[in-house]
Amino acid sequence: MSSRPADPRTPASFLTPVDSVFVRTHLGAPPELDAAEWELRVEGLVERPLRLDLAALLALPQRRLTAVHECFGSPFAPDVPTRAVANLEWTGVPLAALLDAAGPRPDARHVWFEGADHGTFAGEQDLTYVKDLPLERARAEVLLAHAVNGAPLPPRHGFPVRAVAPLLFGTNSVKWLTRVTVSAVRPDHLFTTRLYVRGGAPVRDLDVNSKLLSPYDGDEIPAGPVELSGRAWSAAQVTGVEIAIDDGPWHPADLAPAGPHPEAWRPFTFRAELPPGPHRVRSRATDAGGRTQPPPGSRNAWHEIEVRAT
Ligand SMILES: Nc1nc2c(c(=O)[nH]1)N[C@H]1C(S)=C(S)[C@@H](COP(=O)(O)O)O[C@H]1N2
Ligand SMILES: [Mo]
Repeated sequence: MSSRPADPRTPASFLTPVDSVFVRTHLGAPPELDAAEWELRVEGLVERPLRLDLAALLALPQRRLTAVHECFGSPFAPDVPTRAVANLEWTGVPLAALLDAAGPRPDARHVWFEGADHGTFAGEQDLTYVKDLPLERARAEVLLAHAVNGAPLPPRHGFPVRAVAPLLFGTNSVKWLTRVTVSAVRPDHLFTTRLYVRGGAPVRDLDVNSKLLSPYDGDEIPAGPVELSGRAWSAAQVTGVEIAIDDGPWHPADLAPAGPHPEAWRPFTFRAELPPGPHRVRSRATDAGGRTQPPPGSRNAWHEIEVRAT
C-alpha cells in the first residue's frame, strides 16, 4: 500500500488508545477535510436524495459501538498475517436512519461507500476509495462514525466521518466518507471486484483469530509462574482459545465472558510456569461456526511469540 508503516504494538487494554491504532491508506496522504465544508450525499436509487452537513448528522440519534478493527492486509498477499488489530468505541449515526430518510427504490440491492481520498494504486490512476455491501447488511450493520473512544476522529482515521462495518475487515470501513450510493448492482472498481476478493467473494467477514499481547513477542520476563494474556475475535462468537508452550500440547485458556459488546474482541488468559530459557508460546481460537485458526501459511494462522525467561 502507498502508506504502510510497520504495525504498531497492540497494547493489552480492552479499548485500544487511538494513538496506538494502525493506519492504512491506499491513495496517499490522508485528505485534510474541513468540517465546515464537509457534506455527505445519499443518492442513486432513492426516492429522496439527501445532502447532510456535519451539524445535520450530529443532530440525529447517536449510538455507540465497541468493535474489533482489523486490517485484512495487502490485497496482493492474502495469506500473510498482519496482526494489525485494535478494539475501539465508535460514536455515530446508524446508516439505517439515512437510508430510511432517503427511501431506497424497490430495485435497490447494494450500497456503495466512497471516500474523499483520491490518487493512484497499483498503477491505476485517478481512483477514489470505494467499497460496497448488500443493502440489507449495510442497513443493519453500518455506523457512520464521527468519534472514536469519545473524541472526534483524527484526520488519519477518517475525519470528519467514516463508515464502520463491525465484524468485517477494516477495508470495508470507508474513511473520509462523502458519498453513499444506492444501486441495483455492485460497483465495478479496483477495491471491490478486482482486489480484496478471495475464493471469488469480496473480503468481508472477519476470520477467527487471536493475538498474544502480554508478555509481548520478544519480551524478557522473570522465570516461574506467569499469566499470559491476549485477545480473540471472529465474525462469529469466539467459543474457545487454546495455548501451547514450546512443543507441548494445546490447553484451554480462560476466555472472558462475551459481555455487553458482541462485536468486541474477547480477552483470554492462561497461567503457565516458564523455566529459564527461550520459549515459544502459541494461541489459537475457535468460533461458533466451528472454525479454528490453522497452522502457519494462512493469514489467520495461530499466533506464535517468543519470550525469554530469566
Ligand atoms: N477512504 C479510505 N478508507 C479506507 C482506506 C483507504 O485507503 N481509504 N483503507 C481501508 C483499510 S484497508 C483499512 S484496514 C481501514 C484502516 O482504518 P484505520 O486507518 O482507521 O485504522 O480503513 C479502510 N478504509
Ligand atoms: Mo486494510
